[in-house]
Amino acid sequence: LSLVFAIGACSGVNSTSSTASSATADSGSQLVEFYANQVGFLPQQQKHIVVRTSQAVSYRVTNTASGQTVLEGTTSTPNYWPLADQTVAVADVSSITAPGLYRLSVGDNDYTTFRISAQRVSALHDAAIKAYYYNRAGMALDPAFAGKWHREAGHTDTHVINLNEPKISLASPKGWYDAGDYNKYIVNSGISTYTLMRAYLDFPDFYVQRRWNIPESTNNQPDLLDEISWNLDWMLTMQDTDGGVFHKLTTLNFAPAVMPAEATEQRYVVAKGTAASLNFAAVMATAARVYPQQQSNFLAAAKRAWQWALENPQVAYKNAQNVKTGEYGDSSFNDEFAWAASELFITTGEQDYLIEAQRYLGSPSTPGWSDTMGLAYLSLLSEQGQNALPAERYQTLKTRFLDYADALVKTSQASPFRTAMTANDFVWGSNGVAMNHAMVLASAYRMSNDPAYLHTFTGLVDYVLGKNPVDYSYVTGFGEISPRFIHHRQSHADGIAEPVPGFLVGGAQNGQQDNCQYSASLPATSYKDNWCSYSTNEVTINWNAPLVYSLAAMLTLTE
Ligand SMILES: [Ca+2]
Ligand SMILES: [Ca+2]
Repeated sequence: LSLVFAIGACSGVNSTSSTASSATADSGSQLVEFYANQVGFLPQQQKHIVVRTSQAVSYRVTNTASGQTVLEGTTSTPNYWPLADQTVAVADVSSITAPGLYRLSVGDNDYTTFRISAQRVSALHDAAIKAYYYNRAGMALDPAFAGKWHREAGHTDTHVINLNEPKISLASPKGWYDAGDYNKYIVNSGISTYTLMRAYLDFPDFYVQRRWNIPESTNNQPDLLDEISWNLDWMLTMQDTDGGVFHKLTTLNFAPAVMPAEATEQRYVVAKGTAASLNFAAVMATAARVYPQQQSNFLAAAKRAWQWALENPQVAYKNAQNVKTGEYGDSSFNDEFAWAASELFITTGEQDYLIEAQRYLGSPSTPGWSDTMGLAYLSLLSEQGQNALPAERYQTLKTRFLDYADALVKTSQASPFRTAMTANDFVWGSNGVAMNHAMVLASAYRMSNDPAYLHTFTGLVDYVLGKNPVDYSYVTGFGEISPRFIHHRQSHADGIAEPVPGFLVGGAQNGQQDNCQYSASLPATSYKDNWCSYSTNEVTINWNAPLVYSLAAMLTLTE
């Protein structure tokens, strides 16, 4: 945060239109800018503040409560980051571990503030998972749980028509809205649901007692499992009688920017596909381990979807001409076969599934909705995977996975912003890429205890929380400057100034696939906090899921 921003922050965020660069021009003095995590650091994590400066500068950190100086130091030598056209250095304040509000000063005039606060990180986690409650389809949001964002139910989906066989209708209720729109897409729901189940499986102690005021908070099941169930129940309805799974549940066109209850166009399920069926099989096989009481139901659904995919191994989904909503198209299925087979193997222990998993398993990569190879690795290398796999096989996969994580560490260490993001990562949903990198690194740390993975991982969380060249905390409601005008129909239509909190926006990338006017065009700076910017300012369930995972990992692994 620059000085201008820091002062503005005291009276709200209305000052975001003024920029530090104009202040530099006005003052004529050497004014530096700062980019830092705006929410809070955990006491024991690595803490880097990025300083925009052309030469190394000395800095001083004071505790704002006591006024005492707690650290004096000099930044690293500045480096140029072409993805942002900025030259920046790093102030390492990791040695400060006491909770509190601190001021980092350069010279007499320039400063930023930062917090060390586990409570703030904890609150952010709870908001990031509660965002799923706000995106529930088919449920009214009660003021007791939703506060001022309460709303009527929309999209009960009790009469959904099969687009290919219009005489057939089905009930397909519940589930989460995918994003800023109101449709429900299996492949993106699947990776989101899996990622949240991964968080539960990896951090059970963290979740067993944790509650965040949803309608199910008074039952005796962990709230995370309650939230995930809302979507699993919907996904189950998307399986056809032959075992195949419909690709999505959608209107023909995107709904106008109205509240859910007012978006009443007819909804359809569309064609069955290989990606959707395998994604579904993987999710249901995982759910069989997460929900022991429903194991037989979930496992049976998984096996039927797997069988359908074996018989229909090349059915790529394409939007029909009259369907204009998100396609989520994918014609490469080795990763889905590897993932589904891996989950079925871990759940059943049957060697046939292991043979199939090995047949399709490729190199590890950072997970995404169309590339699920990394999810197969996360499961095979988890505790349950390790128990199921031959020891030698486990070691081979672990070595490969850590090699991949090593490349992320190297990228981060060479990055002026200490961020494991390359030019290739600044695609639509770059913040989702950052959080999926973070999930890979958190898993690498759990397998190895090598702190380099932990530092790279928390550095990515810092990145989305403000240690970035656009100076935004990219999560609604958290940080001095956070998105206000997200591409999210509820938030746009509800007449409430603040957007629904806890959502991670897509973030910077310079495809500029919408008709917004951007003031910057570089990969890491092309971002606009405006409803029109669906290419940088939309929210989705698959970007929030690895944010939830990463925050749970931080709160578990860093303390
Ligand atoms: Ca509960
Ligand atoms: Ca794929």
